[in-house]
Amino acid sequence: MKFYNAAAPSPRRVRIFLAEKGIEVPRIDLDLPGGETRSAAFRRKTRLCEVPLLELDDGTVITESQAICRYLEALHPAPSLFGRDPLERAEIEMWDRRMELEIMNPLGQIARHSFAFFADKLTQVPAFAEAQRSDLAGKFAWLDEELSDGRPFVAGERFSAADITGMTAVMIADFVEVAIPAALPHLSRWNAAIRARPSWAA
Ligand SMILES: N[C@@H](CCC(=O)N[C@@H](CS)C(=O)NCC(=O)O)C(=O)O
Repeated sequence: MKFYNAAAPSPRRVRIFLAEKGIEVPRIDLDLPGGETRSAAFRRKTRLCEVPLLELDDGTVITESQAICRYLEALHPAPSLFGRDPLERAEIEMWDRRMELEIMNPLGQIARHSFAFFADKLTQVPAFAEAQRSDLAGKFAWLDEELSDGRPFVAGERFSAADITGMTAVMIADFVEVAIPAALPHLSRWNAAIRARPSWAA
Protein backbone atom coordinates (compact mmCIF):
# COMPACT_ATOMS: atom_id res chain seq x y z
CA MET A 1 0.00 0.00 0.00
CA LYS A 2 1.28 3.50 -0.84
CA PHE A 3 -0.14 6.83 0.32
CA TYR A 4 0.40 9.71 -2.11
CA ASN A 5 0.62 12.75 0.09
CA ALA A 6 1.34 16.48 -0.14
CA ALA A 7 1.45 19.49 2.16
CA ALA A 8 -2.26 20.30 1.70
CA PRO A 9 -5.53 19.97 3.65
CA SER A 10 -7.08 16.82 2.13
CA PRO A 11 -3.95 14.66 2.48
CA ARG A 12 -3.62 16.04 5.98
CA ARG A 13 -7.11 14.78 6.76
CA VAL A 14 -5.78 11.27 6.04
CA ARG A 15 -2.53 11.93 7.95
CA ILE A 16 -4.52 12.94 11.05
CA PHE A 17 -6.68 9.83 10.65
CA LEU A 18 -3.57 7.62 10.41
CA ALA A 19 -2.05 9.31 13.48
CA GLU A 20 -5.25 8.87 15.52
CA LYS A 21 -5.33 5.19 14.52
CA GLY A 22 -1.62 4.70 15.12
CA ILE A 23 -1.17 3.26 11.61
CA GLU A 24 1.88 3.70 9.38
CA VAL A 25 1.47 3.57 5.59
CA PRO A 26 4.46 4.09 3.26
CA ARG A 27 4.24 7.63 1.92
CA ILE A 28 5.16 9.28 -1.35
CA ASP A 29 5.35 13.04 -0.88
CA LEU A 30 4.44 15.11 -3.93
CA ASP A 31 5.40 18.76 -4.42
CA LEU A 32 1.95 20.27 -4.97
CA PRO A 33 2.95 23.92 -5.62
CA GLY A 34 5.70 22.55 -7.88
CA GLY A 35 3.05 20.83 -10.03
CA GLU A 36 3.81 17.16 -9.28
CA THR A 37 0.10 16.36 -8.83
CA ARG A 38 -0.52 17.66 -12.36
CA SER A 39 2.24 15.60 -14.00
CA ALA A 40 1.41 13.07 -16.75
CA ALA A 41 2.63 10.23 -14.51
CA PHE A 42 0.29 11.18 -11.68
CA ARG A 43 -2.60 11.85 -14.08
CA ARG A 44 -2.32 8.20 -15.14
CA LYS A 45 -3.22 7.29 -11.55
CA THR A 46 -6.08 9.80 -11.24
CA ARG A 47 -7.47 12.07 -13.94
CA LEU A 48 -8.53 14.54 -11.25
CA CYS A 49 -4.80 15.04 -10.46
CA GLU A 50 -5.53 15.39 -6.75
CA VAL A 51 -4.12 14.01 -3.52
CA PRO A 52 -4.61 12.10 -1.28
CA LEU A 53 -4.42 8.87 -3.22
CA LEU A 54 -4.03 5.38 -1.82
CA GLU A 55 -2.56 2.76 -4.12
CA LEU A 56 -3.01 -0.85 -3.11
CA ASP A 57 -0.44 -3.56 -3.82
CA ASP A 58 -2.49 -4.82 -6.79
CA GLY A 59 -2.51 -1.32 -8.33
CA THR A 60 -6.06 -0.42 -7.26
CA VAL A 61 -6.34 3.31 -6.66
CA ILE A 62 -8.57 4.93 -4.04
CA THR A 63 -8.96 8.71 -4.01
CA GLU A 64 -11.17 11.02 -1.89
CA SER A 65 -9.84 11.46 1.62
CA GLN A 66 -12.97 10.15 3.28
CA ALA A 67 -13.07 7.00 1.11
CA ILE A 68 -9.44 6.33 2.05
CA CYS A 69 -10.25 6.82 5.75
CA ARG A 70 -13.23 4.47 5.52
CA TYR A 71 -11.08 1.81 3.86
CA LEU A 72 -8.46 2.16 6.62
CA GLU A 73 -11.17 2.02 9.31
CA ALA A 74 -12.43 -1.26 7.85
CA LEU A 75 -8.90 -2.68 7.96
CA HIS A 76 -8.15 -1.27 11.45
CA PRO A 77 -11.46 -1.02 13.33
CA ALA A 78 -10.00 0.16 16.67
CA PRO A 79 -10.15 2.85 17.83
CA SER A 80 -13.32 3.44 15.87
CA LEU A 81 -13.50 6.89 14.28
CA PHE A 82 -16.69 6.31 12.25
CA GLY A 83 -18.80 4.84 15.08
CA ARG A 84 -19.28 1.53 16.87
CA ASP A 85 -23.04 1.04 16.59
CA PRO A 86 -25.85 2.21 14.29
CA LEU A 87 -26.68 5.37 16.26
CA GLU A 88 -23.06 6.41 16.74
CA ARG A 89 -22.38 5.81 13.04
CA ALA A 90 -25.38 7.93 12.04
CA GLU A 91 -24.44 10.76 14.40
CA ILE A 92 -20.83 10.82 13.20
CA GLU A 93 -21.98 10.77 9.56
CA MET A 94 -24.41 13.61 10.24
CA TRP A 95 -21.73 15.72 11.91
CA ASP A 96 -19.10 14.84 9.38
CA ARG A 97 -21.33 16.05 6.56
CA ARG A 98 -22.24 19.18 8.49
CA MET A 99 -18.58 19.99 9.13
CA GLU A 100 -17.74 19.40 5.48
CA LEU A 101 -20.74 21.10 3.85
CA GLU A 102 -21.30 23.98 6.29
CA ILE A 103 -17.74 24.82 7.37
CA MET A 104 -15.04 23.21 5.24
CA ASN A 105 -16.55 23.78 1.79
CA PRO A 106 -17.07 27.55 2.19
CA LEU A 107 -13.48 27.87 3.43
CA GLY A 108 -12.25 25.83 0.45
CA GLN A 109 -14.25 28.04 -1.94
CA ILE A 110 -12.44 31.09 -0.58
CA ALA A 111 -9.14 29.50 -1.61
CA ARG A 112 -10.42 28.21 -4.97
CA HIS A 113 -11.89 31.57 -5.96
CA SER A 114 -9.00 33.75 -4.80
CA PHE A 115 -5.68 31.85 -5.03
CA ALA A 116 -3.68 32.10 -8.28
CA PHE A 117 -2.88 28.35 -8.00
CA PHE A 118 -6.49 27.50 -8.92
CA ALA A 119 -6.81 30.05 -11.77
CA ASP A 120 -6.49 27.42 -14.53
CA LYS A 121 -8.75 24.93 -12.72
CA LEU A 122 -12.01 26.85 -12.55
CA THR A 123 -13.63 30.17 -13.41
CA GLN A 124 -12.71 32.25 -10.40
CA VAL A 125 -15.31 34.66 -9.01
CA PRO A 126 -13.52 36.76 -6.37
CA ALA A 127 -16.84 38.21 -5.17
CA PHE A 128 -18.01 34.66 -4.38
CA ALA A 129 -14.88 34.17 -2.24
CA GLU A 130 -15.75 37.35 -0.34
CA ALA A 131 -19.40 36.28 0.07
CA GLN A 132 -18.29 32.93 1.51
CA ARG A 133 -15.93 34.78 3.85
CA SER A 134 -18.73 36.94 5.25
CA ASP A 135 -21.24 34.03 5.44
CA LEU A 136 -18.84 32.11 7.69
CA ALA A 137 -19.61 34.38 10.64
CA GLY A 138 -23.13 32.94 10.76
CA LYS A 139 -21.90 29.37 10.31
CA PHE A 140 -19.42 29.72 13.17
CA ALA A 141 -22.17 31.18 15.38
CA TRP A 142 -24.40 28.19 14.52
CA LEU A 143 -21.65 25.70 15.41
CA ASP A 144 -20.93 27.54 18.65
CA GLU A 145 -24.58 27.22 19.63
CA GLU A 146 -24.56 23.52 18.75
CA LEU A 147 -21.54 22.97 21.02
CA SER A 148 -23.06 24.97 23.88
CA ASP A 149 -24.24 21.75 25.54
CA GLY A 150 -20.61 21.29 26.59
CA ARG A 151 -19.90 18.07 24.67
CA PRO A 152 -16.16 17.74 24.07
CA PHE A 153 -16.36 16.70 20.42
CA VAL A 154 -18.61 17.64 17.54
CA ALA A 155 -20.44 14.30 17.41
CA GLY A 156 -20.59 13.76 21.17
CA GLU A 157 -18.39 12.38 23.91
CA ARG A 158 -15.87 10.61 21.65
CA PHE A 159 -13.36 12.03 19.17
CA SER A 160 -14.42 11.00 15.65
CA ALA A 161 -13.92 11.45 11.91
CA ALA A 162 -16.23 14.48 12.19
CA ASP A 163 -13.61 16.23 14.35
CA ILE A 164 -10.95 15.34 11.77
CA THR A 165 -13.06 17.00 9.07
CA GLY A 166 -13.33 19.99 11.42
CA MET A 167 -9.55 19.98 11.95
CA THR A 168 -9.08 20.02 8.17
CA ALA A 169 -11.49 22.95 7.94
CA VAL A 170 -9.60 24.84 10.64
CA MET A 171 -6.35 24.28 8.75
CA ILE A 172 -7.93 25.80 5.62
CA ALA A 173 -9.22 28.68 7.78
CA ASP A 174 -5.65 29.39 8.89
CA PHE A 175 -4.57 29.27 5.26
CA VAL A 176 -7.19 31.75 4.01
CA GLU A 177 -6.81 33.87 7.15
CA VAL A 178 -10.28 33.37 8.58
CA ALA A 179 -10.15 33.49 12.38
CA ILE A 180 -12.56 31.68 14.68
CA PRO A 181 -14.00 34.54 16.74
CA ALA A 182 -12.76 34.45 20.34
CA ALA A 183 -16.23 35.71 21.35
CA LEU A 184 -17.65 32.24 20.55
CA PRO A 185 -16.69 30.35 23.72
CA HIS A 186 -17.85 26.82 22.81
CA LEU A 187 -16.31 26.78 19.34
CA SER A 188 -13.13 28.34 20.76
CA ARG A 189 -12.95 25.57 23.39
CA TRP A 190 -13.26 22.89 20.69
CA ASN A 191 -10.72 24.72 18.48
CA ALA A 192 -8.18 24.82 21.33
CA ALA A 193 -8.79 21.14 22.15
CA ILE A 194 -8.26 19.84 18.62
CA ARG A 195 -5.11 21.94 18.15
CA ALA A 196 -3.73 20.39 21.35
CA ARG A 197 -4.07 16.81 20.06
CA PRO A 198 -0.79 15.15 19.03
CA SER A 199 -2.38 14.31 15.64
CA TRP A 200 -2.71 18.05 14.87
CA ALA A 201 1.00 17.97 13.96
CA ALA A 202 0.52 15.09 11.50
N1 LIG B 1 -12.50 15.82 -2.30
C1 LIG B 1 -11.09 15.53 -2.39
C2 LIG B 1 -10.31 16.82 -2.55
C3 LIG B 1 -8.90 16.58 -2.99
C4 LIG B 1 -8.17 17.88 -3.25
O1 LIG B 1 -8.78 18.94 -3.50
N2 LIG B 1 -6.85 17.81 -3.17
C5 LIG B 1 -6.04 18.98 -3.41
C6 LIG B 1 -5.13 19.22 -2.21
S1 LIG B 1 -6.08 19.66 -0.76
C7 LIG B 1 -5.14 18.73 -4.61
O2 LIG B 1 -4.59 17.67 -4.75
N3 LIG B 1 -4.99 19.72 -5.49
C8 LIG B 1 -4.10 19.59 -6.59
C9 LIG B 1 -4.39 20.54 -7.67
O3 LIG B 1 -5.37 21.29 -7.56
O4 LIG B 1 -3.62 20.57 -8.60
C10 LIG B 1 -10.65 14.73 -1.15
O5 LIG B 1 -11.28 14.88 -0.09
O6 LIG B 1 -9.71 13.97 -1.23
